[in-house]
Amino acid sequence: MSAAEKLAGKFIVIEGLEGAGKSTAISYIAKWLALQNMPAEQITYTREPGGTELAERMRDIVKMEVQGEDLEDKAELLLMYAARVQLVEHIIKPAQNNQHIVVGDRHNWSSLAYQGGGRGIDLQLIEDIKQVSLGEFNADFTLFLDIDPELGLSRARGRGELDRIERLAIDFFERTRQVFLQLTDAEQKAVKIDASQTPEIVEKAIFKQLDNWLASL
Ligand code: Z5A
Repeated sequence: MSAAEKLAGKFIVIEGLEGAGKSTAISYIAKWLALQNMPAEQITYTREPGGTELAERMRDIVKMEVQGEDLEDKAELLLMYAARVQLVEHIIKPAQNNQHIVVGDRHNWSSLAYQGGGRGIDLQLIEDIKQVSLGEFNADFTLFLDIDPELGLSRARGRGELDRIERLAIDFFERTRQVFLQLTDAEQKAVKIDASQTPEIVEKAIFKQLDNWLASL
């Protein structure tokens, strides 16, 4: 079986704190997929929250600030899952059924890390919501780009103004990072990449991990 045939229908996810370099990593994955002779028209890219018309509107709500009305933590969590259900049902599953490989900028772990670790919502409650909304749907491979929150936020700041979540205190992101680390440790189909290194080293590390994963398929 060719590499492209093995990759067809798979769902790869990049996770990490802001400024970890997820968008940059996705360009490396695109390069790696081209090396595997994966046709560009057989690759679907997604981002969360978002990716469908309704999910993008939910993303806008999550990012906006309304004077005099805070977005409740549980409302934020439910919006993340509402957007995810739209994306999975309308984009990801149909793409997989059409033999596409799907490359996701964030997925379920972001809710466990940000709303669980960061906001402090019970992780079991989040797992229950995940089960109700997505059942056994999961990523086939997760690359967690690990970065010190101070460094990640300083990179994000370099791009312009910070949004509602990015303005939170550093210990919020420390707690978020800890959940990402625990999830990566506990999951066989996930790897951690040191995202504080130079882009060239990060690219090499991503290629190596993808090669190993492909060899395991
Ligand atoms: N969120 C949530 O709370 N719960 C959920 O379930 C989900 C999401 C799904 C989405 O924001 C927000 O929603 C996010 C989590 C929350 N919260 N915040 N805050 P977003 O999509 O707008 O942003 P993001 O996902 O955090 O991505 P980002 O900020 O765009 O970061 P990035 O994609 O990881 O980084 P980048 O754009 O590739 O790189 C950032 C800069 O660093 C850029 O200038 C690069 O050129 C530079 N860079 C990249 N790599 C390197 C290296 N290796 N060295 C030096 N500089 C580098």
